[in-house]
Amino acid sequence: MRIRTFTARTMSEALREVRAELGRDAVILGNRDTANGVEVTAAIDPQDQPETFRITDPDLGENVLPLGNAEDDDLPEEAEHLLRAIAFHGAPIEVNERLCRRAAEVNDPSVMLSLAAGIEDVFRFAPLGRPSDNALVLVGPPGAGKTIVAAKFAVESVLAGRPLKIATTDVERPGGEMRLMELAQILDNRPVRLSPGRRLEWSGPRIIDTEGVNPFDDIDIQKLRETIEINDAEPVLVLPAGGDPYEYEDIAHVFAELGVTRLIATRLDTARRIGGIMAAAATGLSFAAAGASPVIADGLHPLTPNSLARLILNDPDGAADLDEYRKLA
Ligand SMILES: Nc1nc2c(ncn2[C@@H]2O[C@H](COP(=O)(O)OP(=O)(O)O)[C@@H](O)[C@H]2O)c(=O)[nH]1
Ligand SMILES: [Mg+2]
Repeated sequence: MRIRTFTARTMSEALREVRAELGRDAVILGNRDTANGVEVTAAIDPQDQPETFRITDPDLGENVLPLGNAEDDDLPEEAEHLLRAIAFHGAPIEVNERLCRRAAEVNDPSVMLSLAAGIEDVFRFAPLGRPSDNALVLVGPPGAGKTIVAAKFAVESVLAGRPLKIATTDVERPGGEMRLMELAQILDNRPVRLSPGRRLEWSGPRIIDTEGVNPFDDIDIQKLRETIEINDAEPVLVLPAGGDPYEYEDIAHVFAELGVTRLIATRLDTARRIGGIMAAAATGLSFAAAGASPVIADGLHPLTPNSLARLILNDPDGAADLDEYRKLA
């Protein structure tokens, strides 16, 4: 498998170059806009010499990494499977390249394990764990799944024997706190309605659900900053799978400035592509947990390098096996 990056003024010029250099069988792994046009990364399996795996690095130029050897016909095929699966999710090229590079170095006969090693290299993992005395504030765009995550975590906290105090600052929008109020009836745990920027007076485990904000609106972000600071809380970003990778990279940077270091990925049951959340996490945020159902009782799932590898390797050409996710963690 050879990977090459082509730069050109327009996408069609870049694709013509890909065809001319690598032929019609080239697989497009990804593309991105550059200051002068567009950059396309493409791969081809050279029929005559499939034993090496070429990968480009913006700093190092082209490198050749060993992947298997000429006697073992299976490995290049597996490499192709890996590359196609990674490319399918549409994460930024740099992320895909880093995943491939480490996976190729590890070169385990199991593609899943090679990819899990790549994932360990690129992503961080910091599970939510049991509720502690630290306050968590769930932040993110509207509709990200914050309220469902708060409810799921609240249910888990009861099961773990350390019930959380729940508060919500989503008090102005009609229906914003509805799911939490439903939960109150089930758990006998009435959420506190908290105006944005106010302190939740509670010293035990607590979680604050917030109103959805526009990440690019300074006033929204400032209000959120006040809620986080006055509550001495850890802000945790909630993002649904399926979003645009470059948009999510920008969003991750905005929230990192608010002190976010952890990310909860939601809607893994309804998205086939997770390049958006991969892009957000690759900016340096740690995966804390995953949501894969709108049903509160289904709870949150831990995310590990292995479960993320399985999600990425889900059949890139067909529909994702949605039930599979539940078996992963
Ligand atoms: N399928 C699915 N739906 C989800 C998941 N998490 C949240 N939702 C749904 O997404 C919508 C928005 O969720 P909500 O928690 O209200 O988002 P918020 O605006 O960030 O608080 C609701 O209809 C939820 O039921 C998930 O993991 N899977
Ligand atoms: Mg909400």
